[in-house]
Amino acid sequence: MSLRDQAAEVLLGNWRGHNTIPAPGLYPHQWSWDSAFIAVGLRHLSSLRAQQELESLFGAQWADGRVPHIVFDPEAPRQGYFPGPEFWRSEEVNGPQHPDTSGIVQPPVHALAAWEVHASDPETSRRRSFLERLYPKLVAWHDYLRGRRDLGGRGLVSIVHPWESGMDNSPSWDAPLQRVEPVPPTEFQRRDLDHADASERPTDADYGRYVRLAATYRDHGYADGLQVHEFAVEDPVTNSLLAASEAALVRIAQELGEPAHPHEAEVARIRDALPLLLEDGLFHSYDVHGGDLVRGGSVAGLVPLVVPGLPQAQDLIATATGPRFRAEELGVVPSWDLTDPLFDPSRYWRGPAWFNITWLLQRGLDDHGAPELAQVLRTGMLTAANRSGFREYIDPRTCEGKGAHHFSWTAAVVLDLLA
Ligand code: 9WN
Repeated sequence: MSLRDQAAEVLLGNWRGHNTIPAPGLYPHQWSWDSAFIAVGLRHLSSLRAQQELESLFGAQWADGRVPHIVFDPEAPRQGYFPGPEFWRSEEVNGPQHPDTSGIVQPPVHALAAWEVHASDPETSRRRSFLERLYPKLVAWHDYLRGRRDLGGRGLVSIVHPWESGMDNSPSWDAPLQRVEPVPPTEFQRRDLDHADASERPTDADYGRYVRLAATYRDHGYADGLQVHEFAVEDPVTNSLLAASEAALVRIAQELGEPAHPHEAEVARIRDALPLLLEDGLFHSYDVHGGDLVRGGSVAGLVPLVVPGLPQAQDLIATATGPRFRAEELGVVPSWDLTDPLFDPSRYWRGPAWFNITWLLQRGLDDHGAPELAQVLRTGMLTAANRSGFREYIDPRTCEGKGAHHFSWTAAVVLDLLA
């Protein structure tokens, strides 16, 4: 079977009627940023399903504009994932008619995906008023981030939980998490280890801290403020994807005959604020409580390449191809600095390469005058998928597959690259 057919089989197998699960077993519900990457791949199989993927996610948007990081599938086994609906208790905020969701968010890559989905089949999109219906929801989502999450007062969005970064156990969170008292492992039951090797997942201590932060947020009715959030970090991925998504809103607004100027202004504003996170050719996170950058070598620091017109792009390209990430040589980009003793090729976001991030980077490289390197990454991802299948992540040095099998966004990225 061709690689394309195999990728299609993964995505169609993970389809659940109006959304796609990230992977069978480990992730049996709908995840926010997964759905955006999935929609980008799914549009090559069915533009209708790709639209539904985003529509179902935004169907669970909260009244305050937040897009929850998980939308729970009532048909999936109750005990399939921890923390489940009975932990988050979203119905206490949203009422019983609203779908059960988590209360935290993930990076805002959705407007970018919505534009790509529309552009692949404008006729179906217009007939279904896809953008007309989604546009106000995307605006409300971005307004939530800007309005409620500028916890540092510096014009940048803070994440309030490592899960919000999408890069759950990145070493970037080690220092800010030190303030958080872990819930003892005897007080909750992890489900991820039923499906994945413990050596590739976050540790129990990490999990205990994740549970503490989420429980505190819940117990404050999901109100945002520095007094609630012990963990408040300005993250380069969230902020640069917000800028890239605002750039997509420019196009969406133009398509709809709405004023595009506010979105153009937003792109420029975020681009001007981002250097607060820059040091030595890489963007870093900023720990709001500590009042300092969290210096380290996360691939998150290269993701601002997705921001149109980023003045620091050439510095980032030099860092990406240098000894810390060796992108040109490896063809994929490790999630953590290869020269740092913390680099771990197997453990989740502490070293493995991920397809969604490498896909974002190849787009950014094309936009910033580095098409050859972009092509190296495209070839690298396809070679890796040919070798290891549609795994959740890979060892960046050997391309050995790790984590979940039949992973949807890996298949989606491959479909997009082959289109
Ligand atoms: C917690 C679904 C998600 C991805 C994240 C990835 C992982 C969840 C987990 O899986 O996080 O949200 O249980 O580990 O880190 O990026 O969205 O694929």
